[in-house]
Amino acid sequence: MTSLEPYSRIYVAGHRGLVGSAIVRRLQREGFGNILTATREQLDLRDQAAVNDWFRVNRPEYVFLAAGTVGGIWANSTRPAEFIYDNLMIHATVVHAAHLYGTKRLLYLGSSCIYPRECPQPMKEEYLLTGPLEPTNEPYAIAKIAGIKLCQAYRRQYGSDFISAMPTNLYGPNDNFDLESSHVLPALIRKFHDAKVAGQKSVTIWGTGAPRREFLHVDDLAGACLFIMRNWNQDMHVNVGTGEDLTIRELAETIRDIVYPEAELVWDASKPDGMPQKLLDMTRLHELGWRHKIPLKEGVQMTYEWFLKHQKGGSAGKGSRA
Ligand code: GFB
Repeated sequence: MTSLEPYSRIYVAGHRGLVGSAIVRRLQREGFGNILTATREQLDLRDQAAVNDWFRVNRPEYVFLAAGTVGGIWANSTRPAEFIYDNLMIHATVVHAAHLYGTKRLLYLGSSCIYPRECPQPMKEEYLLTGPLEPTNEPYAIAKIAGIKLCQAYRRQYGSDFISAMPTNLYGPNDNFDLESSHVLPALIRKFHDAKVAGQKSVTIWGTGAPRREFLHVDDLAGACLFIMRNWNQDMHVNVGTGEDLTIRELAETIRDIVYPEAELVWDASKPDGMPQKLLDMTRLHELGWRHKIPLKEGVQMTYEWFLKHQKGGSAGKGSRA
């Protein structure tokens, strides 16, 4: 539908993060030769004047908006101001500049935490704003919902071709493995690995193990982003997941079996569980013809191999702004 040409000017905002770096890899693999990026040092995406200048000079025709402050349940609970401020600002500046400087199409990436805490499962796109949000990530979720509403408002008022996709919990290369700020999957890879190296028998896992989560490998998400950029032109956002979930206990056992099969699991119920379940309804994207390819076990194995290769150089460490 939308013709991304081999030399289209394509801006990937957040290209150093988990999602942005996967989109860049995918674009390169498909032969796109004019991929635009800017580091955080070169361009502060919270600064409207700077973002306008950058768009005026670079005139991206297509934008993948994957930049933002992201993190797991603990980072969300303890740094709510950064999560709401950075994300609100980044979404607003980039969407506005894309409107001012003639971007043909912008794909905004949100998160499955936009849906209500007690949402019926699996969560359909139309369940947005039908109930209260999960308190551990409400500020982040509000910013992510604002991003959807920005795209819809610019579409309605100016006819801008701005679309939104809501990925489920993601993992893969370039993930954040820092125990304070990471999501559960990279955190557990690090915890089991460190315990194995230290010869420590038990590994402590947060919460009760009962919450259910859905995990998508970021290379599958990158494929979905190109598919959506080419095939989706609705006002409504679209879910991106696998349509399958498991408990945190089952996830921990899966990672243990790959990284350190002798380890014992210990549960720390003083840490929050967060949303009881977060499973996306995938009917819309499946009907259009997209499906994920990487099974969870294979994805965890690949991510552990990536972690082993990169941990010494430090790139598997801190840093939560993509
Ligand atoms: O991945 P996670 O931090 O985020 O946690 P959410 C998922 C579940 O894993 C929670 C448990 O029930 C955690 O208590 N968990 C167990 C752990 N051990 C660990 C651990 O060592 N580290 C972490 N991080 N969790 C985030 C939101 O929610 O997901 C964001 O805060 C965003 O807004 C993101 O939407 C995708 O899935 O609960």
